[in-house]
Amino acid sequence: MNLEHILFSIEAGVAILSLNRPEQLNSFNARMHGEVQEVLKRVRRDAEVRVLLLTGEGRGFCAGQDLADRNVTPGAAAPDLGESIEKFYNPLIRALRDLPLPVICAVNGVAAGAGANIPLACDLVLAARSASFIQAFCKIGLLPDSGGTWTLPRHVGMARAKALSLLGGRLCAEQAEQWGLIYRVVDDADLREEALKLARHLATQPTYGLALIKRSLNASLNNSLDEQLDLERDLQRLAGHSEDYREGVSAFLEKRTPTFKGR
Ligand code: T3D
Repeated sequence: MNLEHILFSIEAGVAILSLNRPEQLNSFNARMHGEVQEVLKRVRRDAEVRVLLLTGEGRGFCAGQDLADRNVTPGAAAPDLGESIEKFYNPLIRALRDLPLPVICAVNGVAAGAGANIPLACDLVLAARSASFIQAFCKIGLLPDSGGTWTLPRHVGMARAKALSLLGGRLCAEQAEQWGLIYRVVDDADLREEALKLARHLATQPTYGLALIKRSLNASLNNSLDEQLDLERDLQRLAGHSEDYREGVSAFLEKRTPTFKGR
């Protein structure tokens, strides 16, 4: 597929997907959704890819849906936003969350609407100090989507989730870090390098084991302790059959650095 609205590269196990409609603050149109979906399918298929880094070009990370793509002139039929969510946003969130490898999101600037919730479907979120998160939906008569009504109360508690969603205020990156919405704030100039450093490290680690960690922690948000203990048992059984487990234990016993293959 010819990529018009995103940049994509793979180097040493690190796939980098950068949203690239900077004049529109990387807001999503159908074409960009299609490209992102294609690339995520490729990342999932390619055993060489061991970590995904998601970011944006220009001064914004993503302003959610491209509102210029919506015909709201008087008399025009109402767009079926449910269809848009079903076709585009829900598959994107599921794809990121279910990807069996770590997904890093480097939020390089303002993240609004769906753009504020996409990072919350990723595993490690770094944000530039100047970045901000805006649940902009309430300002145009919509509700948070892209999993926002699920992730927000779990990350920051119901009181803050409601304030963010009902008021649509701008949450600065430092506050987002303090509230536990994201992992870490870094200086703007260091964002890309810090995210790459993290990605390069993760690309050398036991990818299959990391995927099981991701799966178990994601599941824990809905499970009882009993269910989670059972899941840990089942996933640890799978982990114990991996080549990387063998390598990790051997390297420890032989007092050398392990070489993980990701399987
Ligand atoms: O429709 C469906 O499929 C349902 C699903 C919906 C998911 C959603 O994401 S709904 C929410 C959509 N997003 C928004 O409501 C956010 C709209 N944008 C903003 O509120 C502001 O742009 C920001 C707070 C993000 C940034 O403000 P600021 O002052 O830094 O920048 P700006 O001047 O507003 O924007 C810069 C340019 O980007 C500007 O274009 P121009 O005037 O320079 O030609 C602006 O129109 C454009 N832009 C920003 N956001 C969008 C956008 N263009 C289209 N769609 C956008 N969402």
